[in-house]
Amino acid sequence: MLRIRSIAAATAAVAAMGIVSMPTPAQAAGSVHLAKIYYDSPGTDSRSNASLNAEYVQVRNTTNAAVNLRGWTVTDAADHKYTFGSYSLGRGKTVTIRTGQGSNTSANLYQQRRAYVWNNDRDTATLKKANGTRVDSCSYDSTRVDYVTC
Ligand SMILES: [Ca+2]
Repeated sequence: MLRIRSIAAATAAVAAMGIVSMPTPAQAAGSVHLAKIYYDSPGTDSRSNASLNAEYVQVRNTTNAAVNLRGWTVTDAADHKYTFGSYSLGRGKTVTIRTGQGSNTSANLYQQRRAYVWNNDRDTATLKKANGTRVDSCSYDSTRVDYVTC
């Protein structure tokens, strides 16, 4: 479960969500971007598959068309890499890329790992196209909350 340890943190989290949820004219054309990293999965880091899958990164498509993400990558600061297989992210859709093992669906993809990827204190996610062009990055540096809204 989400642990927010102070009123200030809760206020900041709510404010951040409010900012992200309100599109501005500059974002009108939309993009494919990192939306959220849930980097400290609930409970102790037992390395159970359920715990691994409660750690995830989300990618969102706010463009007006589906985008084929085949060959796109998400990496952490230590260069652990997830490469999308054949996958189309629908218009307005968000996909959750979970760390552990599972069967891919349209909403959930799995890195099939047996160890955590996203550090619980600080890390950086980088999203790249198949040709290596950097599309987005998202950094965090806090153990006070368990996720970051990018
Ligand atoms: Ca973690």
